[in-house]
Amino acid sequence: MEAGALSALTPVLARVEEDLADLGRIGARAGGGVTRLAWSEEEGRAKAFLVERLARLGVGAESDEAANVWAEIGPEGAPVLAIGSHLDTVPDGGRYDGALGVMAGLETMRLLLEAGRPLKRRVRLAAFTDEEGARFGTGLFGSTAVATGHDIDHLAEVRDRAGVALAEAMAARGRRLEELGRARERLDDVEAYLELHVEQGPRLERMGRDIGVVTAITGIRQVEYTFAGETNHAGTTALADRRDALLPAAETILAVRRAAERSGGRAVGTVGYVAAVPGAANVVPGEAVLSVEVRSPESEVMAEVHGEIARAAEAEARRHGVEVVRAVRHHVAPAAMDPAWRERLRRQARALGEEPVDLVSWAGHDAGALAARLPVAMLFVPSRGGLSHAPGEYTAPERYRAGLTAFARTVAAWAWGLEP
Ligand code: HGY
Ligand code: MN
Ligand code: MN
Repeated sequence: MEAGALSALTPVLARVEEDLADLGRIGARAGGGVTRLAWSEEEGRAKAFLVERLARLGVGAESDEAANVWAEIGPEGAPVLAIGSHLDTVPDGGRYDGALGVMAGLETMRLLLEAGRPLKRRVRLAAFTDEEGARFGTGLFGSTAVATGHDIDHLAEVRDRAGVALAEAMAARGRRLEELGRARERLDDVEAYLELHVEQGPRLERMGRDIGVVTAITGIRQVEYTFAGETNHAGTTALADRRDALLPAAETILAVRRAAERSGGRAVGTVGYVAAVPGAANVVPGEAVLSVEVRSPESEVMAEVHGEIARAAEAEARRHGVEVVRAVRHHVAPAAMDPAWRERLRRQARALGEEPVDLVSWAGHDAGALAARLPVAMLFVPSRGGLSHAPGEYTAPERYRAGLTAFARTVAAWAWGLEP
């Protein structure tokens, strides 16, 4: 009966596709992408959509102090396995990043309820707030709130580029910064966390494989550089008299790429935004701001690369008579995935006749925040062309079928008590 019960658990892709299509209309943009930024009306509507889908199953949902949405099934007081992902997106992002993970959790709950087999343990679905950090630079916001908590004083200073304070944006959705600390109770009875996510890269597709099991999630450290020179007239200021803030900034952008290349594939580095202030064609920029993000699954490599970049920036600033200050905007340590749960996912994948691939995740995920407090594991499904954070992000149902099935059966085996 045990093996039969599991092998009968088969996702209904048509309804997952319908869920994804309906969800994808929330925040839809003309070019096919979606924008659901943190604390926006669109993120709120996406959460309401999830609550409505859960209500169709007769499953109630709650929202915590970080506006994470929670729903659970199974016996009161039993150990809990959390599953989920996020519903926010980057601006004009894709319809699968985060969304597929939450819809996979919803489908898993539906399958467990439809199977009718008594649950020995509880399954708790989470949709975390602001995984992307695209608006306030507060990535993994909701998952960090429940895993380790936030530095409230730091968050009280945070504003988006339009100058809207995070606290204001939260208040508009009925949440208060000072109450965030209580969200940590949500994990008190949770044994582990599993997340299904699109790979957001080309490796699975290039290998012709449908299931990746993540070994580690990269660390991410984002530092904002501000170069301060002297604003002046673009015509009447001789080159020798300039303290052009954009010149050391430009040299630093190239230094980011060089330092990452020198890591030999153990790190990546990105300058995601650059600003020249005041930003007029006939004015020598007196200020330049740029983001420097370094990622590596190895903490010491991430620190080394950032150190190399900082030294280059300081040398170039001196050369141009410009000051430079750095501010850490976001830091997530690398996270190792739990070996036992990785093996459970691999076992269900192999039971399907799939050969799962071990992969490092170069994208950050809510699982990375939760790893500070729980055993966590992730399952990847392929991304078409490796594309993500873009309107063309896509995974065909045939390509996520195996991963979703292995994910659901891993959850079911634990919830039914078929595994210790
Ligand atoms: O930035 C990331 O890696 C994730 O998609 N938030
Ligand atoms: Mn994501
Ligand atoms: Mn993302």
